[in-house]
Amino acid sequence: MSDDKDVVIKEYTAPAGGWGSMKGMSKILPKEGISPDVLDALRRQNKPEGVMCVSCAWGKPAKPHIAEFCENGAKATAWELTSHRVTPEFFQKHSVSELAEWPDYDLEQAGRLTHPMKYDAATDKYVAVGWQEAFDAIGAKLKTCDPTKVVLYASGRASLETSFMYSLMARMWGQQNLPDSSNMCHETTSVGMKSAIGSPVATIQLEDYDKCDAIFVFGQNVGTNAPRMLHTLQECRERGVEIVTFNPLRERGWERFASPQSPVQMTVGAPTKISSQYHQVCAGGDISAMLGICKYVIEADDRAQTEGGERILDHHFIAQHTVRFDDFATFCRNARWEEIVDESGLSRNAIEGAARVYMKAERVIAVYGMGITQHRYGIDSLYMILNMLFLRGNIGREGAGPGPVRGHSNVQGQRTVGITEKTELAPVERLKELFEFEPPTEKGWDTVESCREIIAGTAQGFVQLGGNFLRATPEHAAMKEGWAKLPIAVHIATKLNKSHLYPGEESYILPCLGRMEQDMQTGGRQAVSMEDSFSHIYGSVGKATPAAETLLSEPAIIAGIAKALLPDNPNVPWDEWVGDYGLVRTAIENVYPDKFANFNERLFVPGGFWKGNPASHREWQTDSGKAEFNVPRALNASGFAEKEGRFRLVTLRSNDQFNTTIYGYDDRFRGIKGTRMVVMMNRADIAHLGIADGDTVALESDAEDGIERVVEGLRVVEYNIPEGCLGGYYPELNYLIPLEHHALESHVPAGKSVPVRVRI
Ligand SMILES: Nc1nc2c(c(=O)[nH]1)N[C@H]1C(S)=C(S)[C@@H](COP(=O)(O)OP(=O)(O)OC[C@H]3O[C@@H](n4cnc5c(=O)[nH]c(N)nc54)[C@H](O)[C@@H]3O)O[C@H]1N2
Ligand SMILES: Nc1nc2c(c(=O)[nH]1)N[C@H]1C(S)=C(S)[C@@H](COP(=O)(O)OP(=O)(O)OC[C@H]3O[C@@H](n4cnc5c(=O)[nH]c(N)nc54)[C@H](O)[C@@H]3O)O[C@H]1N2
Ligand SMILES: [Mo]
Repeated sequence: MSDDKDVVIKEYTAPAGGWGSMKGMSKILPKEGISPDVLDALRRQNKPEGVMCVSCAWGKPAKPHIAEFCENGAKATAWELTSHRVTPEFFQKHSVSELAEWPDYDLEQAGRLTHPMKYDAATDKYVAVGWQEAFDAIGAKLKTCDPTKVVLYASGRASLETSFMYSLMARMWGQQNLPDSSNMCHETTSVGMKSAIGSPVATIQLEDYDKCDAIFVFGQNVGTNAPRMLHTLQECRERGVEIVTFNPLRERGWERFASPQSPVQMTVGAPTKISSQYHQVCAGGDISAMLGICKYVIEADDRAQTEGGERILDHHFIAQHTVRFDDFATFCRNARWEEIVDESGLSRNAIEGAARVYMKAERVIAVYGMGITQHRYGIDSLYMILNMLFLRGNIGREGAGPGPVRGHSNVQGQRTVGITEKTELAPVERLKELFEFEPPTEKGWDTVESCREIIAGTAQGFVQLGGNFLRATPEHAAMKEGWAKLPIAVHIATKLNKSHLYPGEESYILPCLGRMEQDMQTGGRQAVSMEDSFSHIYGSVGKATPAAETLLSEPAIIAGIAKALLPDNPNVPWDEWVGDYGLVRTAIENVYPDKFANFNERLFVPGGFWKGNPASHREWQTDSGKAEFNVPRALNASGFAEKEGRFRLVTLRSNDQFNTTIYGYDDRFRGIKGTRMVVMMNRADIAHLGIADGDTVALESDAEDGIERVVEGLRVVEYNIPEGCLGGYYPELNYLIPLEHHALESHVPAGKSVPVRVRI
């Protein structure tokens, strides 16, 4: 399918969920050649002893709905269980240079990879290779590299068992260049929450939603990226919970929802209105929006103190549990409303309306996503969320706390079992003791650092456990050049993607089983496990027939590489582990006894077992031993000044994609169909530029770093987005993001506020 066929841009008025989601599913399923396996996988999805969806990281309730899946989960399942195959014959027909020109959609639509393949430079084709031959060659080549110059990337889908084996292999090899997709995603959460509250993850659990009375939402697109959460939100609304949303775009999921599980709502009933207030903050404007809320709340409390009214702040919590409150309160009192209004893009009235909801509520949950984390001052936005919660003690008690919605289905879990470039997060002493080797202590590379080395030509190799690193990262033009110079690239993957198609000296594609598929090993059918956004851990059993008999499981592939690369270590019996993943879980339990006690026994506990979280009972593992207020360093998170002609570009996911996987060209909720090459623009900006809706323009980088970055052929779509902000799709626009434009401490590429100009 080509990109701009049948382009239709027309406002979509229906709710999230509803008949639209049914239609969305009915379009995708036949395209993949639906088999009974897909229906069986959906029936068992997200249920105890079932199979855990590969799409999002939302919690899996102990008492699931009859159908505990959503439109996008169904698409992800059908995508994995497609009947299309990419065989060695496919690669014989298409050269690598030819495939590199295919759109992302066509590459993945071609189907599941079936055989291990090796790049043959003479013919510019991938050719089939035996598994053992591939492992031996990869091991031999990697041994010639400096381990500290090879990247071992992980995308957040791989299971706890796989991720543990992968990180162990890296450390046994003497390196920890272990970036994962989290480095482009919620790393801001991991770094910021760790520093401010001592826990790097949500302090709430799914049940807390049953107890809250207000939810504040920043920069997350629920209808597309975590649709099962809509059921929880609907129940909250029915209980009268206030939902206050901050987002530059009016995302349909936060507006209204009709539950496909409810026959009444699907036919005669009105959809549920989700947000009680909706504030179209400008990109990066959350810091100031929350500053306004905090100012209002603190000054109301000041008045109550002088006038003798009921106090509004939780002074007991602040005194007993926090540090630096006075600095923060002074900063808020001194803040000027003109600046707050200017930097947030919201009126004072609107912010005060949000503040009144906050003041009235007894239990507040703050939800957020990429609209917070992917900014230059993303950590400051996150700190503001925490500051706001601290004011009324909205953390560490029932129904209250921060609830970041994670991305990939096991991205949080990968960090739990050792996928990290940071020594202080690795269980160095336990590894040394249990497996008798010297783990590295030199910090490894994160995603931005890996990209720097790839662009500079100093990286010596890249192994990718899932994902599509080349397409997901910023600075796409320079990355493509650097990528093609890698001495060795190894891709463990289910489908073909662009990362596979700019081969360096040696390149291998190692096709693996998907999570939905039956994984038979010598010890019988295997289960794997993952951790959701609430730190609950679940087992998952695939039952579908594997896409090909030639596939290996991810643990088997890692063991194959590890055995070819590393000297024998009797404490790490790779083959036994592959035969029975229960032994890997025992090893995980031994390394992390506090989080994974009785791991195998608890694998199928309904609702998952909870790994615990100190901040959830007000134990603060921070430098100060307290929860820490932080004064923001900037009033807008974008990190660059306003300037004539400069826009803030927000890169977005459509409703028809999973990250770099494009399911189709229909972004239903936004009414954009048939193309992804668009730029969403405010009517006033269109007029100011002297162009018209439907015109074609280019975007160019306005980073003033001397590097030219351009994307041409973008159709202007008049859109309800704040003036000065533009919207467009990731990954197509990743050409425009400078590598050094990232969140300061966490190094998450700042894809939600990219400085660009419109070229007419
Ligand atoms: N179907 C599907 N599900 C997915 C994914 C997918 O691609 N498809 N991806 C998975 C992954 S890895 C992740 S990380 C999550 C991503 O899920 P989200 O966190 O929802 O990420 P985005 O789609 O990038 O959308 C971010 C939202 O933030 C808003 N936004 C942008 N800038 C700002 C800002 O400055 N302030 C505020 N308040 N809002 C802003 C945007 O308008 C958008 O609604 O979803 C996961 N689930
Ligand atoms: N501009 C911009 N850039 C962004 C973002 C953004 O919002 N804006 N979002 C960022 C975020 S939040 C993330 S998480 C990253 C995503 O970055 P990645 O996680 O690297 O990318 P994905 O698109 O999720 O990876 C898709 C590929 O994973 C492989 N795959 C799928 N299932 C399996 C499996 O079971 N096993 C294995 N081994 N492979 C599998 C398939 O081959 C598929 O092609 O992108 C980041 N990049
Ligand atoms: Mo993500």
